[in-house]
Amino acid sequence: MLKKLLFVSILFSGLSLVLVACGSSTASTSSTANTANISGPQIHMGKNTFTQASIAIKKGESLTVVSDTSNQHVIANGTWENDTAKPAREPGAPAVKDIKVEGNTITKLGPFTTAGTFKLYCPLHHNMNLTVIVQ
Ligand SMILES: [Cu+2]
Repeated sequence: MLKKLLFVSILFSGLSLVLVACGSSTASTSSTANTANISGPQIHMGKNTFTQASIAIKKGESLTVVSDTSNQHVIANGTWENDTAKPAREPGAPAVKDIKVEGNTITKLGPFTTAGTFKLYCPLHHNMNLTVIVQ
């Protein structure tokens, strides 16, 4: 009985560790691309592009990224410039550290708490760039 209790408490402490780790991240991912309940600005990903090159959002908002195909993507601070991947994080940009985006999922980035122009890119796909303009 005591052993069982101990096991359960260890299990729960492990679980809460996982939850804390998720909470500190700047992105959250859900497993199905059901866009019905999304509030706020959203951008879509196709096979190897963002479906628009830039999006304007308000200061304090998060950006929802919807993956519309089964392709995997990665989102990070940086840009493709002249066919070269250039990781870079502007001052004030939320840290977007190689966030894996599986196919047909919804990922939230941010919040973007500083006004400015921030570049995000997908290192997996040539010239897959997104400019986020925070106003
Ligand atoms: Cu990509």
